[in-house]
Amino acid sequence: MPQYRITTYTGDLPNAGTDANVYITLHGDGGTVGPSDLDNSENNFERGKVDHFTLDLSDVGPVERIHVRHDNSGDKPGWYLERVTVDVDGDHAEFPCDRWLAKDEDDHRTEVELKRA
Ligand SMILES: [Ca+2]
Ligand SMILES: [Ca+2]
Repeated sequence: MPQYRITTYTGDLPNAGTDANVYITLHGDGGTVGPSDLDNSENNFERGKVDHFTLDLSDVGPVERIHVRHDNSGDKPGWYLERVTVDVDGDHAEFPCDRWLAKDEDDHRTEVELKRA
């Protein structure tokens, strides 16, 4: 089972951080895995912060698309996600986002699908 190293970059904007629960789904040529909870022992997804997660998941091949969502829980749950990176077996993939996942910003959705850059 490959080990995926997932990194999230939260924007440095007012209220950009969130305490909501965040889930990621990975899509590759070999299939789809997830949604997986992005959680570690820290207070993640705070303004201007970079967070690292390590997940052992089934192999989907090089990751071409990802789906990210949160459950809109907590105070001011809107989240400004700059980008996500996924590293697995020497493959490094970048997923630019640069938008809000928020009920009161952009398209008012708390999920987004991102294509590999
Ligand atoms: Ca927020
Ligand atoms: Ca947080």
